Amino acid sequence: MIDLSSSQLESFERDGFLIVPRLIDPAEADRAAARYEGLFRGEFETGIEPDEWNWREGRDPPDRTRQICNGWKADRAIAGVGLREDIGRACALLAGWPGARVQVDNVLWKPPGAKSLGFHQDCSYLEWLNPREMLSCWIALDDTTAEGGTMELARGSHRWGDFPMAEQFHAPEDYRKGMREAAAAIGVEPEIVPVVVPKGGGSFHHGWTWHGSGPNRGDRPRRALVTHCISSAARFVPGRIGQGTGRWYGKYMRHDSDVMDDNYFPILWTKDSGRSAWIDAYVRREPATIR
Ligand SMILES: O=C(O)CCC(=O)C(=O)O
Repeated sequence: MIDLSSSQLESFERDGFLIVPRLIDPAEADRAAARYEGLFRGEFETGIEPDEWNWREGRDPPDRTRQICNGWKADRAIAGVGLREDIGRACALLAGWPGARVQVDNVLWKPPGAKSLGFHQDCSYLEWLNPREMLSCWIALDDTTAEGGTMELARGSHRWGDFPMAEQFHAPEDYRKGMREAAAAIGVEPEIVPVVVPKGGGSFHHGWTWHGSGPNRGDRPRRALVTHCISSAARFVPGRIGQGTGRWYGKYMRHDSDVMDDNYFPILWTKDSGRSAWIDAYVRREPATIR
């Protein structure tokens, strides 16, 4: 159970991230990792295709970092980790929200030799959300090393201001370029911290913290599962729905309301016990209750 201390909350406030050596049981990390190969081959346990499926065998170069977004919809072993109540609680506490809902999860697989992911700020993709805030929990499913292409975070960069979306997210030549330019623009020297943890460990990062990852120069895969939370009270911004990742997730907005439906953006935790009632039955593979 993830339970953060007040000194961890303070350190997050200062740095814009928090590294935690153990977030989940390593055996749980193994169970989620065991789903990756099948998922990227298109074997979806629930029969539902995830919202984004950015790497396919035979179609995409083998040296790319593989990414699926909203794997929880396709596979309940992924949902069992990514939709944990304690992840939502920790994200809400760190962000100062009344509760947390999932905007999207990321199933990330960087095999040996795979290229980088460009540094970016998550909130730069979220013009379509109000409040435009995000807090993410990144869980390593393999032991990570600096040379193995683990995620890197720029200390204190949540206070640098808001910059545009990354020029190139997948496999840029110079993966730290955008972050270095942002640091230069405001006159600071970036301090980069790699998330080096055993499997089951990971980090939380603020939505404006610059982060990315280098190539995997190691000999083992680097897999991670990320839950990107937003406030349980977040709403769509109708006039901006096609901006950033609203291009994919704006389709879940009703034409006559800005309310976010927890069927697509599950509520993990709220102060008033407002966790989406269906999540736990879904993860246990129980038949849905039809009202
Ligand atoms: O794992 C990575 O390389 C980057 C992940 C990322 O961009 C994120 O968690 O927001």
